[in-house]
Amino acid sequence: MKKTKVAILIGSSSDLPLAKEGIEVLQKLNIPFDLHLLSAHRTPKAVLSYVKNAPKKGIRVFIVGAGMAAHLGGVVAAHTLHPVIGVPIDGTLDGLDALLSTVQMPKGVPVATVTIGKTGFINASLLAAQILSLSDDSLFKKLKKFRQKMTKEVLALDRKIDRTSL
Ligand code: RP5
Repeated sequence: MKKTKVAILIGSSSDLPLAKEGIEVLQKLNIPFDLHLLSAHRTPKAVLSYVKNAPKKGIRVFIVGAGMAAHLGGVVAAHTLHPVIGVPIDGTLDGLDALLSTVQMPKGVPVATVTIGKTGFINASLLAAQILSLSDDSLFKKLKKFRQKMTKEVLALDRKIDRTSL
């Protein structure tokens, strides 16, 4: 059985439908993950305990989604040297509050912040896969195929545009 490599942490159960978008990507790439609902504000001790024990499970990369005063990414990053990818969630203010809370880390403790919401979870999973692929050739090949497929799909859509009706 493959060891878990990616942790997906979300600040609330209300974040789960969005997180599922990223989970699908990890599943397609056959990357084992560990999903947990942990909050920087509501379960601070449980966050610390999870991050401290994560290396024992094999976790290499953290994907952390949170909305509003989105501190979870920063708190996780404060307790690990593994890469932390923050996904801002659109709860209020169109997600701008979470985007700024996640991306504006003070120097010394980075959180690699991706797009707000569902796209963010998809890109976070791809970025986590790219990080893991640095030491996994078969994963690198899968990612290459994924990119090539995407390129083909876009070019096919371009060919389908009916330019006579413009
Ligand atoms: C954050 O606050 C969560 O990540 C969520 O996006 C937001 C709202 O949480 P709920 O009030 O829906 O539990 O901590």
